Amino acid sequence: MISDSIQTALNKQIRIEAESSQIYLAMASWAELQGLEGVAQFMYTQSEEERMHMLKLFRYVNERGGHAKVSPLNGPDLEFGSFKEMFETLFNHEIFVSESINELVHLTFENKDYATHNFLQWYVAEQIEEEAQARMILDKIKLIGDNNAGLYLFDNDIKQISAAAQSKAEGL
Ligand code: OFO
Repeated sequence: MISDSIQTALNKQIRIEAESSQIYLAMASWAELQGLEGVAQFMYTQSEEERMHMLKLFRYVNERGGHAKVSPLNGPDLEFGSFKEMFETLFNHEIFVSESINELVHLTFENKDYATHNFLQWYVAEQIEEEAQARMILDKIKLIGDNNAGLYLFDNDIKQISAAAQSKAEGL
C-alpha cells in the first residue's frame, strides 16, 4: 500500500509524463509541416515512449492499492521559431523531468517506501539516456546552424535514432 503523499507525488509524475507525450506530439506535427520527415518520426516515437512512461507509473499506483488519476494537462507549444529552438525546448524539458524524478526518489526515501524507490530506478536510468540523447541532438543542430543541406542530412540521420528508440519503446 502506498501512502497518500507518495500517491499524490506519483500522480503528479503521471501528469508530467502525459504532458511530455503531448509536447512531443506537437513537435512532431510542427516538424511534419516543415517537411522534415525524420524529425517528425523521431518526435512521434518520443511521444509514444512518454505515453508508455505514463502508463507504467499509472499501473504501478493501482497495483500498490492507490488510485492512478487522469489529470487535466497544460497545453504544449504548437509553433517554434526554428529547429534549434524546438530541440532546446526538448532538452530543457528533459532536464525538468529528471529533476522531478529526483524529487520523487527523495520523497520515497523520506517515507521509507523502498518498493517505490526501487520501482523508480528504471526512471532514473531512463532520464540519463533521454538527457544524453537530447544533448547529442542539440549539439548536432548547433553545428548545422542555418545550413539547409546539413539539415537535410540530419533529417536522414535522425531516422536511425528514431528506429532505435522505436524498438526500445516496443520492448517496454
Ligand atoms: Fe518520460 O522521459 Fe522524457 O520526459
